[in-house]
Amino acid sequence: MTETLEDIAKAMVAPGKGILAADESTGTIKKRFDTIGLASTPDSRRDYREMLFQSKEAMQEYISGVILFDETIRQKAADGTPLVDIMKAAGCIPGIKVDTGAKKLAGSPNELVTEGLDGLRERLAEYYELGARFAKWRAVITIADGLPSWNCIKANAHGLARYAALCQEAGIVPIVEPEVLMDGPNSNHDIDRCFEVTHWALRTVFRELNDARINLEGMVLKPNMIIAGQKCPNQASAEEVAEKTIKCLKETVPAAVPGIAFLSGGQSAELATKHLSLMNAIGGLPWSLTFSYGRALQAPAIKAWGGKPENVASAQQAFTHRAKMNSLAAKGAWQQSHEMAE
Ligand code: 5MM
Repeated sequence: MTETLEDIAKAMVAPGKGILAADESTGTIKKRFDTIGLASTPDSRRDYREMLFQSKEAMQEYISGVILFDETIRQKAADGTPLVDIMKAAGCIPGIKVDTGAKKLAGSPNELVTEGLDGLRERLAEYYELGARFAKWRAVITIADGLPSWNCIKANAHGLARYAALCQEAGIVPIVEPEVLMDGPNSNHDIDRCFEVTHWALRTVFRELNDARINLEGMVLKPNMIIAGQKCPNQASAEEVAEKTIKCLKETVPAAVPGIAFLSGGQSAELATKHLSLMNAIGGLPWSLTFSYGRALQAPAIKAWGGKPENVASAQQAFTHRAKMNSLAAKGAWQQSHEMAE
């Protein structure tokens, strides 16, 4: 029987589970590998991702789905098993990044608009055949003096809605990711400016989703948390981040959306966990709140791995630890002491 969009979306945000964002494009994964002095080749990228997907405890207990890059969804493990089959055997849903990147927005210097709509219907049909049951499209919104512009907010929200409609037509759940950057080029804005811009972006995104007749029960939202820019001298407390994020989401995200899976955006791995746990501890929320972290799930694992086969077990342990900490956070049950006990 074909799963419905609603069933897939619910499974993506099941209690205590979250999403692994492993969809770094070739340029981004190269930057990650540069930090450990490893050349980025199809084989090294495969070895790294295979190591993550073969982490049984993490994949079976804490991860609901994985966002893949086009290359990875087609790759086979060293023993010839398709990577998609490895994650499916662990009970994880394969997902796929379908945008083709954030490009310069014409007429609006220093702003970006995400591309990838051309040929998307055909690409989605192929990804469905390859096993993908959800997709991701990331829009990037930059805060600076006088920015973002309405043009940037509107163009990105419209793109997200057109992408989401094509996904649902193909039987694929769209992850809708409007990211207000915390680590942009001039990221000295305070938490209240982040609130204001995120609120504006989310209001606009849901208006566009409504116009595009999106089934809200068959999507997942992937937003940033409400947090000061990385270069802001006045960083808010974790409690303030949690409270303001919940306030912003309650004012903008309809209750019909089954789940919200945050991006980490440049936060340290532990702080991303703490923020998520504090939000869930507030309770009484209409949607499930979980993680869809890239860096905050992978950074300790990349470091432990260092590109060396003899470090695979310790890298898997580092990945499993972060996945477990975030699973606790998705239930509002993470405590600082859990970091040491593990
Ligand atoms: C894993 O990084 C994803 C892909 O980035 P590029 O297209 O720039 O290579 C990224 O979209 C990611 O899914 C989200 O931004 C969340 O990742 P973080 O690291 O912010 O949690």
